[in-house]
Amino acid sequence: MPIAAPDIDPFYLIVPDAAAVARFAALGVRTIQLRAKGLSPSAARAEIVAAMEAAMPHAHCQLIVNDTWREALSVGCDYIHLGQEDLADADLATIKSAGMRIGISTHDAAELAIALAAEPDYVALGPINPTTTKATGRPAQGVARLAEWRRLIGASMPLVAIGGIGLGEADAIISAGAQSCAVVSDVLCASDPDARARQWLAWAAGRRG
Ligand code: 3NM
Repeated sequence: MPIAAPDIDPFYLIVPDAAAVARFAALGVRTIQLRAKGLSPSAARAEIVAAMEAAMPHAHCQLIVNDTWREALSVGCDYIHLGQEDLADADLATIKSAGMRIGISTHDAAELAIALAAEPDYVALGPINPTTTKATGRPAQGVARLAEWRRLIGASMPLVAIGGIGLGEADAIISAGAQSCAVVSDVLCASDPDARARQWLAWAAGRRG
């Protein structure tokens, strides 16, 4: 019988490489997205394999690979995150028949409709706040928009908030209807990223069911 993969944790950390997956999985981070940019297909495959090997010893850690679904599929990764452009290009039947789970980015109602039609395992809404990590070309949504998304997607679909999120507003984000806060700079640009990740983990521990 397959072991059930962990759910999306309240603290969802996005990192640029396998070394960071190893670092934060060892600290106890349970949901880690590998968002490695600009790699050739073979280099992306190697990075995904290294990230999978780093996450594997940590039973509670779920690795999610951003965008490069072909490479993730080819090396047996079981969870991917797709933006809308990648979704348009993705072979969902192949991805799903391989047993991969999928999270999908959304920024407006039209994108949400496209995402829901793909029957994802979670939906992300961003950017909640202004962010310099990614040029989204979108205005900040604000925390209140999460409540609207929650109404639109129903009670059971996991909702991930992303974009300019700091620990100080994490409670408000969950109260508004999200299940999880996805963060980059609040941890990776902190003066002590490990200490900041530990603070997030302490918060998430209080939020887990
Ligand atoms: N996607 P930070 S915002 C990767 O709105 C990403 O879809 C976004 O980084 C979206 O926590 C974003 O540093 C950047 O703002 C998140």
